[in-house]
Amino acid sequence: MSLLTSTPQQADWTPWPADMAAHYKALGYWRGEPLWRLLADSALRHPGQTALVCGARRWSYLRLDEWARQLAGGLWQLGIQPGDHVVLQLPNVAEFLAACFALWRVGARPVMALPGHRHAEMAYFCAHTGATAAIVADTGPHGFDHVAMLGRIKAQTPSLKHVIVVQTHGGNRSERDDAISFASLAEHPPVPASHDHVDASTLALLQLSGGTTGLPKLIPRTHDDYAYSVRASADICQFSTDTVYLAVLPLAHNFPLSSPGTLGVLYAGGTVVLCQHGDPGTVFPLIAKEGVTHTAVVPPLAQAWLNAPESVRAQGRGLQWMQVGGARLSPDVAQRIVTEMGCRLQQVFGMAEGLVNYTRQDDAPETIISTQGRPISPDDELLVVDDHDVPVPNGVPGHLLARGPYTIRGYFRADEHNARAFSTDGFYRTGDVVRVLESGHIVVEGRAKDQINRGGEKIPAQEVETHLLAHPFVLDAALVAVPDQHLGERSCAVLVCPSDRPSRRALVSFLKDRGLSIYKYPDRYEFVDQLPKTNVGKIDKRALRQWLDNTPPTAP
Ligand code: OOB
Repeated sequence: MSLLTSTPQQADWTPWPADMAAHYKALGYWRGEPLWRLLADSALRHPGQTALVCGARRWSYLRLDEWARQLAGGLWQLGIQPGDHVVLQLPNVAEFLAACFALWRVGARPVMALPGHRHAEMAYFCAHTGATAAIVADTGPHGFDHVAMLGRIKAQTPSLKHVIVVQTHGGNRSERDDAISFASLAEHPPVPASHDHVDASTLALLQLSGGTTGLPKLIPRTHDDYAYSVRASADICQFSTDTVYLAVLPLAHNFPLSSPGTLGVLYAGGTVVLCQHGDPGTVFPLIAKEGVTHTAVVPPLAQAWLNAPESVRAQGRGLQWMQVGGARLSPDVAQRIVTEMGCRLQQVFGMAEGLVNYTRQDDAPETIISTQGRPISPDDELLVVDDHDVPVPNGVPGHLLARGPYTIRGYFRADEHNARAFSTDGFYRTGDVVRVLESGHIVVEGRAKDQINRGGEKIPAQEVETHLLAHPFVLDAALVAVPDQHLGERSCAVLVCPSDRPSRRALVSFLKDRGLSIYKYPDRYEFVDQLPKTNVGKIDKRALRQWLDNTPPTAP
């Protein structure tokens, strides 16, 4: 069996310049080890240790690695080739991690779709990557039929040959729908334990960008760069064989996957405990039962846990560290976590494109409460610039640009967008407005990108506006963020509909028919005669935000 990967194509993604790649290798950041080694090496070191807990199911390191190798054998039999893209859309179940390691074993690349993605995004991911397979759950939490959705996408997407189904609800859909059962893939001889033919400088996975433009951008991450960010993160966070990590955020997201996330735990030989619901009544008993020591949450989840009754929270006493990131954490909530949760706080400011910052365990309490940490790597290069790309002094807010050993140099198959999203010397324009302190810690001040950060879920304004503009009554549309006590921000669609105003219900049903993900539906709708414009003719979103701040919501 040949497991050689295909060579990277210049047109698909932008590799690091040769001198930088050589530098990162010389410093030991890039070790030439594919991601499946994170698990395989731990299986050699701690074979009997519990690696993964999913409900009543548990895997030792040895068993998990063996399962991944059997699945890799099944994927190989199916014809999945090195360099193939496989769209992965699963909730927080063990099969998610097993599928990742199996795909990495054959040199294929998971495309990290979120469970909330619907036809519009999923069809695009499959077509844009030329995916040969998709791995989905039988039904979603509200009975959503992922298999039927993928069936429709398969009919329109010539490259998509296989729909592989994980039975999360014990049904038997796969046989009925000409889909392949995930479980059956493991009925194959495992790929050899010792082969090492996957080239670590090639792509390992495609993450999804929160984005600002019409369609989500795909983020190409190599084995080398991703493995470095995982190992370095696990070291910073002092993960060890004693770490028991509760994965409650969607596993596909960069934060719970790699910062240090589930991969960091498996690298360190700890235990991953999977959880599909963040409500305190589910989480706290699980923390107590499994002896959870670490978890990662977004600010609204931290708030929901803080607001749980003391009798429920008391079960979480064993929790030692709570990582909070994905959206701005107010210093008040940060302080409450420290005083009321009885655990230590770590702020995490990261992005799927690469750069991740952590407050450190020995930082002063004030730094942990009021900053978003400092970069992982001594070779992370940060620039903070004004509107004309001129660097500003420390302490002055400006646009954050980043470059380094695990920050991408371009999106996947997106040349035109890359010209705007990256500087000519390869810095990624994060779209975040930050201040850097003398200590090197970053304070996130705001955002220049046209995006709504709904409690950590990123909503690209233009994508939603494009869908709204397709409605026959909508002449002009703007999606803007409005402050929200619980989520930090919610979205409001401001619409110009001169002939007739569609009802909220009609608009929701319209967006549903277009296959937009539910989390991107506007929370609020307002109607105006015309949208304010800047003097260069762009929609003046700042003026709209001010207007909305002073306008009570229209009843639906
Ligand atoms: C994480 O990744 P993404 O790709 O979903 O979102 C990145 C964006 C950042 O550019 C920033 O706008 C925002 O999310 N963000 C924060 C933040 N962490 C992320 N804004 C304020 N404070 C924070 N602590 O969200 C992500 C990836 C890896 C680790 C952690 C978060």
